[in-house]
Amino acid sequence: MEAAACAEEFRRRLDAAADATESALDALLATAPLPGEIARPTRLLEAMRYSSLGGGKRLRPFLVIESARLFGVVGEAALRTACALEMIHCYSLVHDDLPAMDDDDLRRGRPTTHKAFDEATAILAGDGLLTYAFDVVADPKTHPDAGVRAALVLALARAAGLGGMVGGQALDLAAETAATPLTLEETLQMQAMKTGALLRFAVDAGGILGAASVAQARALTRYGEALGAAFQIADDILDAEGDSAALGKRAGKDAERGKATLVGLLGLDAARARRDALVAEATAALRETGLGEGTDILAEAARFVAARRN
Ligand code: GRG
Repeated sequence: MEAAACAEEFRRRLDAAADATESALDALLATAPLPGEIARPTRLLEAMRYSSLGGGKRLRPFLVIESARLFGVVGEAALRTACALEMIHCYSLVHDDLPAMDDDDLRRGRPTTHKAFDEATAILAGDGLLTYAFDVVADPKTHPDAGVRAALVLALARAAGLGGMVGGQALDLAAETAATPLTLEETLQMQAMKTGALLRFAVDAGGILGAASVAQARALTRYGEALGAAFQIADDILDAEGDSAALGKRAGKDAERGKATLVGLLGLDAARARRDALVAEATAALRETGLGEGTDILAEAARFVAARRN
């Protein structure tokens, strides 16, 4: 596809994925299984809705939907998986914003969940989103094949848990108070876990739903890993450039806190060069899927992630 047309089509599909995710999340939260009407945790439900509706780029849902589309999978299976992943992403933001972690007042241009509600409710809202995500994926409504559902649950648990996002967050927090800073290799591993794992899951999920061949699944994983690394470097660059108002944090905050950033380790120019090399790597990996022009939109997504300003 020609470059300008591809960029336009990408925006259209990102917007469509965001709209579809918003409506589906709204419906899922409105119909969350509860034992009855006698004791509804209404404040918790309200906080879960506040934390997950009405904001965000919905990049992860877009990646699930578009990677599933590569294999001709469209509809409920991809959308429900996309919503589950977004619930986990939203939970991580709610917990990351808590005073015990990043202590942020603003997220997606609004007060953070613990500011809008209270800390205990924010913790529970995160917990509620995390557990409901697995409920949604494991539900037969997501896919009729129990093997597919189990593969999704396992991949999502690995991406979100100890060896993924939660473990990466723990390593990042430990680095803030450690006697010696993380090495480049350690920083890359920590970032791959903390932010890369959920992005990688997004495209792995498309392969699972689409019954990708082993070679295609491997290529998608390579794409997801390169995209995740590019996403994180772009975040570090935004922080260093002082362009982070839209991220809801003060410029240079991460570096100042002793957080391991690639800009701190490599310098701005080398970080930018690395980001661009990762976009090329992501694009090359897509070619390896053998799915031809169908992957153009995902290549555009890698460029978007690297160039993002928020
Ligand atoms: C608290 C278990 C736990 C984990 C937190 C991912 C993470 C781990 C914290 C997020 C902190 C943060 C702001 C990291 C920078 C990268 C990032 C994940 C940014 C937010 O993702 P976007 O840009 O956000 O996709 P939107 O709002 O568009 O969904």
